[in-house]
Amino acid sequence: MKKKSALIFGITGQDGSYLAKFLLRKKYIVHGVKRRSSSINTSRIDDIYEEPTKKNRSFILHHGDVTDSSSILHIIEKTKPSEIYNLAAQSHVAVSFEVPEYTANSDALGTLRILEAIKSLKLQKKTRFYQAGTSEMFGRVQEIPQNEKTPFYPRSPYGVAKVYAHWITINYREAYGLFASNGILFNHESPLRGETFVTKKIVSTLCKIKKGEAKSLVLGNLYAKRDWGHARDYVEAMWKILQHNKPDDFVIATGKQYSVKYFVNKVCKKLSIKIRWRGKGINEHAIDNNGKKIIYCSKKYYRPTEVETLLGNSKKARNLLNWKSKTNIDKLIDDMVDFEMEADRK
Ligand code: NAP
Ligand code: G4F
Repeated sequence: MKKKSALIFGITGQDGSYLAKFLLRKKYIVHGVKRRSSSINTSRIDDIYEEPTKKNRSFILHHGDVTDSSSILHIIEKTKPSEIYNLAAQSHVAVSFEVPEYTANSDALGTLRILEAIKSLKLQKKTRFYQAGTSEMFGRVQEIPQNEKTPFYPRSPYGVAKVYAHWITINYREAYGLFASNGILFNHESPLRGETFVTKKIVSTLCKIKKGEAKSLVLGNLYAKRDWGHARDYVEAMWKILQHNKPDDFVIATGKQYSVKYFVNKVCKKLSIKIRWRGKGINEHAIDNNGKKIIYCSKKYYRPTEVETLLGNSKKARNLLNWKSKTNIDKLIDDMVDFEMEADRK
């Protein structure tokens, strides 16, 4: 039987690497699109890299960019994959306030460019499309918990761009019959999470403090609440969404939420760092056993508009896809902290 093939935009990111490994285990031929960069940025996929000279490769990288229609068109034409996963994005919410136009170009129009390529290459019948949607679209939440029918109220250029991507995916499904589905994924983390997202920043800095390599951790809003899952579980949901008998939209979440402060406390406990909280608002801080201030807040890490609370209801995914999150917050933190401490030993 002919092997299935997948094309992943955003292969070098957290989810791209987990998804590529998941699909390789399922015996797919995996194509990935990476941007050219002046320094090597493939550390998350180095373990599955195959030399271009090798025959019958299962993992093949292509240079491209979702802001560049011609590269998208050529790669899709050349690979004609059974499944396309669009994970490529300027994915940092705070950064999207600094580069709003670029964020719209890559996150909103990037999605349109891929859909348009599938349509113009007449691959509607062959190629299924997954769009990496986000709980950030719910923004200032209109109901708790959020499900597929909850109205969007995005609070950042990133969230707004992703709302466009969500609706253009639905429009191409309805107008041209594409098998195009949206995952609306709540925050998901892992040892491979980007260094500047809050969970990874907390884990890596506290591990450094534990080892005497850093003095303090500086954060923004300690009271934002997130529904945090594990990326490993969430890439399985992406795949299940494309195996469903019809294209549709699904919320993917754990159904549990915790604050940033709770996450800090949990990581400190795991590392046996004893802290006591003092002060209020921007002056809130934590001191260690010696009275030294090791955690404090700075306005620098606050956003012009914040998403205060996110909590997902993924009942639809549970019922139709038989998907549920397998990793609770304790296991997630164990995985992230163990990796950080181990990486250093190696
Ligand atoms: P990530 O680690 O930031 O990875 C983003 C990927 O997109 C990287 O491979 C990046 O390449 C690539 N990329 C960025 N701009 C691009 C462009 N113009 N052309 C081609 N590739 C580009 O993000 P992630 O956490 O894996 O998330 C994957 C997707 O899911 C994103 O679309 C994100 O917005 C969405 N999402 C994430 C979460 C979450 O909690 N992780 C939740 C909901 C939705 P470089 O390595 O070259 O930068
Ligand atoms: O880790 P964060 O930067 O993730 P955020 O903004 O929720 O976005 C992530 O999840 C989305 C899904 O909902 C994705 F679509 C998106 O691509 C990305 O993966 O921040 C989480 C919370 C925020 O409320 C932020 O204000 O933590 C708060 N926070 C407090 N101090 C901080 C910090 N965030 C960061 N990055 N750095 C801080 O020092």
